[in-house]
Amino acid sequence: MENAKNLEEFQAKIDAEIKIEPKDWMPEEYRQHLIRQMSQHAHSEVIGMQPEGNWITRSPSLRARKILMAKVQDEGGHGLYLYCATETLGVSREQLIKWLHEGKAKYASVFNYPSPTWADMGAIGWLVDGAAIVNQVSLQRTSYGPYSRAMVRICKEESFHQRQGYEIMATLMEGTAEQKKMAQEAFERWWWPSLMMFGPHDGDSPRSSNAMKWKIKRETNDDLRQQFIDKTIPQAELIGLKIPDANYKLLENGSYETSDIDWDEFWNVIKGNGPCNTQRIKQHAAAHDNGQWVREAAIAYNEKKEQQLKLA
Ligand code: BYC
Repeated sequence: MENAKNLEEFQAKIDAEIKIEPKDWMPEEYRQHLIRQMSQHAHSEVIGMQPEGNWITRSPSLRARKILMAKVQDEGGHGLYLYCATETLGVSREQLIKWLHEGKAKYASVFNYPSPTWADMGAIGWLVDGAAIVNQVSLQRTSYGPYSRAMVRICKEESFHQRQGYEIMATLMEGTAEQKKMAQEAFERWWWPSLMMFGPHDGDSPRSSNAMKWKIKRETNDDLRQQFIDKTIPQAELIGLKIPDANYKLLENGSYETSDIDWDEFWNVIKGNGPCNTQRIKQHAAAHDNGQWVREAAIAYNEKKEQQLKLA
């Protein structure tokens, strides 16, 4: 029952850094908040396989192909941990996928941009995974136990992803004039969408207040975005990439000031009008339909095993 005493005990646990576990009492609003954020996170991992999956068959070497395949498989694995963690809140995987296909659930806006060249593989790994790590390192301390534990494993894998992306960019930047141009253009395509991954400014983030009170989020959108900017600009400069922002500057405190994000573009992509929104959902729905026989076979196999165990 949702009474004052339950709420008080719940908040006391949060304040004392005690994780909330699936069978513990929790306010319905907390449960719904987590279902929304965690399922969006899971969808982002799985939809995020598409821009890179696009390049597996066209990787420039066998080594590059093996690395990219492993990376894209990891993203699918992250989706699975996160769907399982979300299911502990009493919602089924079928329901979560249905909301995604109906446009009721979001996924990270960054995955609605195209990946036309091999350099985009570098930019995605370095920037998109790099931004994801900053956010997810913070989420390792989130208050919901299954989400927090999923983040620990995901972060280990993401740091490999970030490095493989940076390696691609560094290699291209040591190459021919054409390769350098390709790297610079990919950097320009992914820089702003990566900064958008952290969400709206703190003052325009309606979910942040409860998220911070319940320690679902441990740092604000703007604080995390600034950490990413401060880490990434020196990495770009080290390999000779030009920051696509005429106004950026290093401040005395060691932090960088940058121009503001084009928020109209951000909200427009979220509303479904990005370059690849329609294609991403269409491909996901087709893959889901094509996988129906696998789900049926897995259920049939499981039922058979259970029958055999009963007979034994
Ligand atoms: N894109 O109040 P706010 C990966 C929405 S994948 C789309 O600040 P919140 C990878 C937000 O949902 C890792 N929508 O919300 C995979 C809210 O709308 P609703 C992805 C966004 O939740 C493959 C509204 O705007 N990481 O690494 O407090 C290959 C207002 O926002 C976005 C995660 O998913 C956005 N960028 O904060 C490579 C991290 N930003 O739901 C790499 C987990 C905001 O009220 N999520 N919105 O209708 C979070 O940490 C938080 O949900 C956010 C937003 C920081 C994203």
